Amino acid sequence: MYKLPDLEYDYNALGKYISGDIMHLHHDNHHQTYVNKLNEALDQVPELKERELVDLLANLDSVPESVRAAVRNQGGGHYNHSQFWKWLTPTGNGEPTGQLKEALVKKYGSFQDFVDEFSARSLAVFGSGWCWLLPDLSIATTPNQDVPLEIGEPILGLDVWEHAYYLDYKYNRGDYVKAWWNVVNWPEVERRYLSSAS
Ligand code: MN3
Repeated sequence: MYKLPDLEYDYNALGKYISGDIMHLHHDNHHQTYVNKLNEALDQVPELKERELVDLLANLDSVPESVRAAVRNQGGGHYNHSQFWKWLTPTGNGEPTGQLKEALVKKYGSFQDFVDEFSARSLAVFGSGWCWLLPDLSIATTPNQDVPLEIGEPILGLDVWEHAYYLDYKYNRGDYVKAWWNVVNWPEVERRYLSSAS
């Protein structure tokens, strides 16, 4: 039985960049719905409850067809949002440090070049989806709640569904993406980067 994880900060803590209204709606309603519907699907095939969610998502072919779409969409929604809250922090300092920063600069030329590339890819997602930073520091995008797990779990992800920004930014996804950089939890991204390399 999956449960909605608590936020590790106050709903209003990111307010300057992402409002408390959005955080309540996104966490308490959207994410809770993914959790509820995932649990309903798994009740139909209880043996799937013994496997890790990330294993199901990485091996959707092994999930019975009767619940495959639900696991993909609702399970993906639960997995993605559970990470997304941890990738946000009210105490973001705007830039990574240490080995992650060095590696990003090596791959993209500068941290700003990485930011520009990731932002452009986020803006180019048509409709609902996500933009990801993968363990090899490549950038990927997916539609809906799909998760790119081919080379390991993403180390950073940005939700570009309209529900993530419309209350604050209307149709201006670019303003949302620009604001989001201010609340990225770089220590958490670096922790994931280092543990994916080991
Ligand atoms: Mn969302």
